[in-house]
Amino acid sequence: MNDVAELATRLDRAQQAGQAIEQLTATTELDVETGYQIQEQVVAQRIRRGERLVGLKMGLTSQAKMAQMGVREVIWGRLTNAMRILDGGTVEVGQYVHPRVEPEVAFLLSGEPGPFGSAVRAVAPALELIDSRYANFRFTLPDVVADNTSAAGFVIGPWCPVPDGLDNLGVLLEVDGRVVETGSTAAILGDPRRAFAQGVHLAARAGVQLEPRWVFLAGAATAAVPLVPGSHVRAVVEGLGAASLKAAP
Ligand code: OOG
Ligand code: MG
Repeated sequence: MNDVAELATRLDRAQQAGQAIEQLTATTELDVETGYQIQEQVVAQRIRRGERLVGLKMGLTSQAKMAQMGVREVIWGRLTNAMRILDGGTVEVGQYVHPRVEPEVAFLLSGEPGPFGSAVRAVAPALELIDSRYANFRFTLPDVVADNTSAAGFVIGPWCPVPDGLDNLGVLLEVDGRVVETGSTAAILGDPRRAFAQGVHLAARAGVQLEPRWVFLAGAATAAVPLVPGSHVRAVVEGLGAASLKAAP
């Protein structure tokens, strides 16, 4: 029997080394609830090394992502300050296992409970850098939950006042100036505000309290694409602007 702490250590080491491991479910029977316990421990290990929680992310909130990953359930993960990449910043691809990027919408939280209007202060275009710690970027639902929903990095573009309609903004993912994926915020559970409501509910159930200034990633509107060394990636959300990063050569 492998315990939660040992499985979390396996994932934490894989993340630190940038080396893939086999799925936990290859050798251990796991349910989703245990996956979340492992995730909590994985992030606790990072916090013991001096990182701090700065927000939450949703995963698999769009058909495009569910189809790409073969997992059909909304999941959530934790963001730490070490995952933050400055807008326009450069990352080393080699520190990750097999990084991918996807366009997202981010919310800035007020820390107040209650409906979207009082809980969310601002919205921004965002890029998420995901990196499964599992070989071939393949996993079951409990595996990806344990692996903190593949969280690895995120870029937040300029914060904007929340517009009236968030449910049908065009979304583009560009690599080196070429559009490689297109979508709409409607792909995110019909409306990213719905992803927020679900995230708040799931986090509360897990005893996680949303803090002022936390970031909330609502989930990708399109499939993710591999991050190639030397490339420049930009996510554009209609009416909000863009968030970008560069991969070092
Ligand atoms: C899981 C994370 C999914 C999203 O935005 O849907 C996610 C994965 O695809 O590895 O972050
Ligand atoms: Mg994502």
